[in-house]
Amino acid sequence: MSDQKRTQQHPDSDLYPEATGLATATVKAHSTEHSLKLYAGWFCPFVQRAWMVLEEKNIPYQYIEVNPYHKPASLLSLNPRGLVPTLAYNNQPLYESTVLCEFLEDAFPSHAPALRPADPYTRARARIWTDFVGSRIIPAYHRFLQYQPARDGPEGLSAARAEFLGFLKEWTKATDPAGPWFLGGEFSLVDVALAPWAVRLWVFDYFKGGLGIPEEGEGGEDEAVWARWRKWSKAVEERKSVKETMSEREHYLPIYQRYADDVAQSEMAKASRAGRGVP
Ligand SMILES: N[C@@H](CCC(=O)N[C@@H](CS)C(=O)NCC(=O)O)C(=O)O
Repeated sequence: MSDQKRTQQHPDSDLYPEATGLATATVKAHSTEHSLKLYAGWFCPFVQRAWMVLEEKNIPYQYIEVNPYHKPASLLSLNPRGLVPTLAYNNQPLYESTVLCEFLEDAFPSHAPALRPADPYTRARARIWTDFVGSRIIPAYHRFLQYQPARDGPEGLSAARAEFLGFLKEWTKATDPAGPWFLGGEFSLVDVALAPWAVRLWVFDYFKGGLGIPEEGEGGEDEAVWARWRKWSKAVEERKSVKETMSEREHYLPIYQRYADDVAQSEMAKASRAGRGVP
């Protein structure tokens, strides 16, 4: 590799540099030095999971904005994968968003609310559906978003959409029927696992000709499951920790445009292109 090539910028590194919208105040409130550090990217749905848990539980922390496509040494020294979210807990590194969420539950037991049910069976079941988000829903989200009708054939777009909606339905069918949350009245880590993608479903209307979830009353035999989905996703959109970790849509747009055109070079985009799962 030539020196010139080596110093070339990552093609996805041209990001808006900081959080905007309601997330601005959240970042500002956590800008001072603290022994618990969240290395984050304002735009990242995986970050949003850990960030929501910190906010939900009112855990003191320091928010550190990093560009994971222009990885600073501070990030790489903590996480050899160079991905956000990465946590430093008294200088000890941790990463992987679902692991971070569980860790925050374990490390701050006196911080309410508890985001895991006490009953072992229900807790294990919540983990099954958290895993389902990572192993099925997110990969299908990317296959649909990165699908190129002109390159891969127009009919495949409907198949990618149907696959994605099929997984959303399967997850929704496993929820408590009364809701609004996955487990019923209590918000939990399984809601956290999916919430960031639920509030990023607009990308399909914007870039892919429509998400395809039927309007109220038009769901046919799936009416009940989509009604339940709407109830959950409305509750998610209104959740304080979700709103206060979101930035302005205009700054997500160029990032998602690169996924929609299938030119993004993030580990997630490459994994999806290669038929692999979440990196
Ligand atoms: N499995 C990881 C995925 C994290 C991830 O992919 N983060 C993205 C930002 S949304 C990242 O850091 N990308 C940097 C890269 O692709 O090089 C998790 O759950 O934390």
